[in-house]
Amino acid sequence: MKIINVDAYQIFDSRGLPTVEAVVELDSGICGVGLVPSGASTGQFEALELRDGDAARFQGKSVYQAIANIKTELAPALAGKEVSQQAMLDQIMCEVDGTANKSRLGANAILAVSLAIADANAKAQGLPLFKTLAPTCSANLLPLPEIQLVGGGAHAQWRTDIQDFLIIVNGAKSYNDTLEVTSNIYRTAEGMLKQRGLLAGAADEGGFWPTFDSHEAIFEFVVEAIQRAGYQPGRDVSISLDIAASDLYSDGQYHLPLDGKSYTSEEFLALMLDWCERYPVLSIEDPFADTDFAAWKAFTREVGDRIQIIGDDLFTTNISRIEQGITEKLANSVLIKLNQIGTVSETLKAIEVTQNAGWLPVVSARSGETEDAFISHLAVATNAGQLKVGSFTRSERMVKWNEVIRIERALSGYSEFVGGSIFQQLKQLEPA
Ligand code: 2PG
Ligand code: MG
Repeated sequence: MKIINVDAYQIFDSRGLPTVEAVVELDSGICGVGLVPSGASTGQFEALELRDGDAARFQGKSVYQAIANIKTELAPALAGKEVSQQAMLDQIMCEVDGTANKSRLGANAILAVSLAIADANAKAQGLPLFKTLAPTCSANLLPLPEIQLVGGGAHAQWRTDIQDFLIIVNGAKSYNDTLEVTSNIYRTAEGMLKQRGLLAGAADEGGFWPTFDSHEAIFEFVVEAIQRAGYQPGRDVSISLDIAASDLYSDGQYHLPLDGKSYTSEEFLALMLDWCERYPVLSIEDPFADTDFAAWKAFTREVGDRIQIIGDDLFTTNISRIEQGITEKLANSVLIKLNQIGTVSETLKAIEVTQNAGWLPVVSARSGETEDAFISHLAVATNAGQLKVGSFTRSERMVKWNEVIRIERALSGYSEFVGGSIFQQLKQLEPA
């Protein structure tokens, strides 16, 4: 089936900020849509999100130029092309843009169309997205969720410096179990905060917006919530952190104003090791700045056989940065965000490179999300094994968790869930 038209318009994300939606229309009349997410704690190596910067319109955040670029440059380049050729169509769009980081047309313009092509192709084939996106026919692994309990950093007006305190239900036997346990812990945590007079709204991704006076107090709180909900920390449920450390790093030091402390790279490394030692931390994302390779390397050498070390700002879903990370043994896992790189096929390739190294991909939402559930399909299509979507509340988050339930039904008995045993893979990595 051939593309006959590509259109685009401005919609709004979960924070009420403008974003791009594109529609790809086929000669059969079938239409696919693509909705683009947006980050707040963005990495410096991400593909460029094009915003108009006109202070008079949405305080500079409108995306009318990206939309115009779709209509005037991408639409004519794609007209008449076969929709099933995702890689080739993505390549054409990259060539029309002509820059390394999609800065001329905007990664938000290109990704909207790329997602809409994938959607139109699935609809044209009459199959769910996770099947048509899948590089192999055995796409059936349901992801283990990473779910946020406390949100901070750029997502919560810097009430805490660490961006995310999340939980991983590593003891769960099924995908549904993970959601039940998460729901119990989330509600228990809410009750505890209410009782202590600390409940103060939800962060961008739906986690509690805390009024704690130290990071250690949050660790204690999360451990207590797990226990009070009836689970054993470490065995049943573990802690996952997104330090988002690039945001904490300036003048060669890491700053934690909440704790009233600044750290050299060596001291921050010691702090991260100490937290991993004293609390049941199973996964940690961006523990160091995206330029502080020495700390990443030393940390991976110390704990890389037992803790998942995820590069988000470090890799920005960029294939050559991931390859460099694998060669230099900087981490053992990659956060996968479509809009960091800007096309579906480059994202699939980034996942493949990660998996071929024996590393773990974690498919992730952004802090600014939409009502779209593409990433749930992407996680299953690639057997990624993990999905990170923010918290367990608000529809732009829940739509992703719920979509996995629907995918499980669509797989009618053929789905797999390996839960926390996915981390066994890390033991097999060659020591640094
Ligand atoms: C992150 C993401 C999602 P943002 O840092 O991992 O939690 O945040 O989308 O703001 O970059
Ligand atoms: Mg992150």
